[in-house]
Amino acid sequence: MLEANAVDYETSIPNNVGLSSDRRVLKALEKWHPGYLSWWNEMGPEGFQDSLVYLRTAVGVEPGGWAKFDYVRMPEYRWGVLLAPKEENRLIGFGQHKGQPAWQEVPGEYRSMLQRLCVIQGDTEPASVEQQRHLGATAPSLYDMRNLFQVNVEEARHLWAMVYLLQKYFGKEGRSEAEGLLIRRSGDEDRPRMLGAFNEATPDWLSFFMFTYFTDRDGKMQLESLAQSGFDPLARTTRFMLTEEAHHMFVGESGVSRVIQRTCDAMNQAGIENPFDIDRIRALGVIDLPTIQKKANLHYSLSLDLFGSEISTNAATAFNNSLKGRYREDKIEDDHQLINATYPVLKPVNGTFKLVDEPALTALNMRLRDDYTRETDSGVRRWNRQINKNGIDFEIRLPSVSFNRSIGLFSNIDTTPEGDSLTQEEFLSRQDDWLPSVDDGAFISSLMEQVTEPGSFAGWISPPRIGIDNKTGDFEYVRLQ
Ligand code: BYC
Ligand code: FE
Ligand code: FE
Repeated sequence: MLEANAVDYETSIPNNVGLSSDRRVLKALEKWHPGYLSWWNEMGPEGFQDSLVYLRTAVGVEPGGWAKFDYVRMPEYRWGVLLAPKEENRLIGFGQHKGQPAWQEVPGEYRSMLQRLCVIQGDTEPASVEQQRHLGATAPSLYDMRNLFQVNVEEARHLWAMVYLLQKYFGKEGRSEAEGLLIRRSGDEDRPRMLGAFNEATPDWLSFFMFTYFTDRDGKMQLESLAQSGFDPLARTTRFMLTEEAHHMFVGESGVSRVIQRTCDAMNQAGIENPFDIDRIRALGVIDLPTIQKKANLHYSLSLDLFGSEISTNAATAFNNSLKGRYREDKIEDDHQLINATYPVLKPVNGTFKLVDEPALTALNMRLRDDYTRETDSGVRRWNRQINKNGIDFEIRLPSVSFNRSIGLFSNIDTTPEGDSLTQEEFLSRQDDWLPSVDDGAFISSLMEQVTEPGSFAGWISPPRIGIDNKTGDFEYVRLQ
């Protein structure tokens, strides 16, 4: 008999959900497993399936001691089903069911909405692995390569997390959706992934760092909202996913910061003061700050689209039905039902933008997006302090929420990053000033060369301040085979 929350390694799928005595679900997962492995081998990190990677594996769900580090071949990674510990007598914290005991089974009337939330969440996880599958070939160091693979195996575990919920709680339809998650492909014309940003390419490592900074953070915000859910298995699943998410965003923030550091160092050594002296800076083999700004513009605007429309009845219904809460719902002081409450929504009105009070329930996507922007902005400010400390006169700025949008109130409007309206022709003629151009992409690609000597780093990025798991600088994070 296992203790509550202990992880069972006896079944082929490590878990703390009692799979060995849940034959029906264990069988469904075991049936899904070979297709999953084919997907991993076909769409996971290309060329490194036999390498030994120094990875952390989740071995428990207690804070502090949940992960164990060791060398693992990725196809042998123990992807498990882990839920945060159950809170006894947990009560629903928001919506029309506020104060009722959290549901342990899916309420029939909310079945399709809950299933859809799990499918969308589940779809993004393998999509990101697909987007990143070629990056190993150009890793700037073994340290970075290991971080990439860590993110990849954990996103794949997040797929498992959603597949478990679908198979356990959503019957035949859930099993069919679990198959669908292995069939869609990022960027595929006929069977694309569900959300826009997950069909974009991640062509180089600067994009990878921007993606893990900006897009994984949408993941965090969405998971935080689902962690409040009245459907307890979803809340517990997403709570544990959030434990892993912190590292993904660290990879992004520290990655961009190391690119910035290297650029500043190279400029200072060469005596170049003007950050816009792009040809001279690029000749040093580093990425100029204006190009870093363009990448940030792109990944921030793509990530904003992931919050859906500012005004959304889907969001209102999900909240009202106690399925998806607000960011840190349990720390907010109000009625948690939003009866009569309003929220200011930025809207295009007669050629300018105005904050207009809307019913708070329908404005929930906007609210979550605002929470996201606040958090995103604080990391950008840390990058700027670093640039400033290096004595360089440049500031990275988040573009206006109206810039380069495909979803919501601004999707039919073209603006500059400052939010000034323009015609579509003007936008098209100037977009290379604001978004990475073909030439920018080609320049960045020209720098992307694999470095595999332990402790060495490509010339466009500085080393990290500390290693993973307190390892020293020359630690062999990946043993290439
Ligand atoms: N692209 O009322 P609306 C992560 C669709 S990332 C394409 O505006 P709603 C991760 C929408 O589906 C987090 N379609 O929006 C990060 C709807 O379609 P239907 C993933 C879009 O429903 C990095 C229609 O437009 N998790 O974990 O309020 C690496 C109207 O919808 C998009 C979640 O998103 C788009 N960008 O909100 C790895 C949580 N936006 O139903 C992983 C679950 C909207 O009319 N999902 N549409 O066919 C949700 O909570 C909501 O579905 C959304 C959209 C927030 C995505
Ligand atoms: Fe994830
Ligand atoms: Fe992530």
